[in-house]
Amino acid sequence: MTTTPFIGAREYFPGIGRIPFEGKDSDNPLAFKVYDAGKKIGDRTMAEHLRFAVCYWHTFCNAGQDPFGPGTRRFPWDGGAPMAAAEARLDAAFEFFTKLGVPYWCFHDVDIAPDSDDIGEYEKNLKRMVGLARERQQATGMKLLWGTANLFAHPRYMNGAATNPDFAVVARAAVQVKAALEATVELGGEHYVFWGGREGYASLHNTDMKRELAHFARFLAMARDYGRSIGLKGNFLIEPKPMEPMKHQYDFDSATCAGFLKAHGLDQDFKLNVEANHATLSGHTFEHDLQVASDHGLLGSIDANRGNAQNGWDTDQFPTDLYDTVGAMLVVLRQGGLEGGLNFDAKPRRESSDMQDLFIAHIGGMDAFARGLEVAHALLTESPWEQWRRERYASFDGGDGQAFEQGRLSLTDLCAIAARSGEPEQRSGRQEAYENLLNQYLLR
Ligand code: XUL
Ligand code: CO
Repeated sequence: MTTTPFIGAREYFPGIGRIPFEGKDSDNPLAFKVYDAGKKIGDRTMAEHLRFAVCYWHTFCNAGQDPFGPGTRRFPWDGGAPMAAAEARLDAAFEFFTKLGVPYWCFHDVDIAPDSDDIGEYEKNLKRMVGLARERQQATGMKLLWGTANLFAHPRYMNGAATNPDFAVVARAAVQVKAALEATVELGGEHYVFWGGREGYASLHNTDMKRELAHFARFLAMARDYGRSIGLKGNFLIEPKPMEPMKHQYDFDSATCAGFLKAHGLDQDFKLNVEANHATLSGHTFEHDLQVASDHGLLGSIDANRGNAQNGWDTDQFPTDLYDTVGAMLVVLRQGGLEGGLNFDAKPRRESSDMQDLFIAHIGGMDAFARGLEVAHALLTESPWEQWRRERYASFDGGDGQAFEQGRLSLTDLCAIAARSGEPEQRSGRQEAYENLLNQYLLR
């Protein structure tokens, strides 16, 4: 990573330089208070633990439009002919990445290149933009965390892509997945994501769910085979989400995705990209869905954002809640880190209309996760937290409990043990003690 920000033919964020680390006493909104890329936490730097990525779609394509009105952010890169605007947007993006000081980015095919119903033109546009992105990656040291194809925006995908009841649409979806896989490999992308955009249903009346799920698995296996054949070494990632845009999405939550991958023999190549706001939409906490994925050995990457407790939709807010980030980092640290990273699949509010709000939002998310990392690391290595958890299960560490875990006892053996031991002693779960410990370390 160079220290001089990338500036293309024109500077898109004038007046903003490389975002410095100033520490917690600084009031400068354009400085990090906690995230200090080179600071060691345990055996790795903050940058190595957190592997932050900026997402292209919200940050450079989404001007804040909602169902009730157009965007509010006036992007200086918008407005020209489609290809010229795409090139300007790419320059703005690399300027942003390097000023912010993140190591990774993520994109969908049609975020970076104009879409077209003409397959040749779509492929030509994407190739050109990938070539330009490659040059900018070389100039800046930026890396691609993952690529993906947008299989949900074009009207042809209104009934789904891989799970569409019309085979012609399934085949058309392959055009984009093949091109996006090639783009990802060309850019040295580490992983490839499938968010199941409209893979689900609006009504069961017209839906053969069993058949659609079989098609989904078949399609993912084909994509895996092609990706591996062209050299993609990392993980294929599916992204749990229970609803929106469909009433029911097939990749409902981590547990559903783990069952699906295992049922179809895909769990060797596929892992999960767990998104905070998707977890809360499915009625879980972020930490819960991370833990489920991790327990299955399937936690590959994270889309870092948050929802809103009062709203039942995907608000994609920047993560600022320290309880959430501590909880997430406890799961990540316990599994020894992430092969993927923390991608900010998040957007500033529509009312946050200044260009500098894009920086401020990312700075807040990076600081929140940096603090989550510090606190989780301290809880795991300096506090009694892990010991308390271990002691809670100590009755399985030896004797009959261990024999039970190892499958050496029958139900009648358990009954004999119970008769011998008498009424079990009451043992407190001590939830409040853990909550107080977490607060104590947050305040340190
Ligand atoms: C949508 C979502 C997507 C994926 C990439 O809810 O999370 O942006 O992350 O397709
Ligand atoms: Co996402």
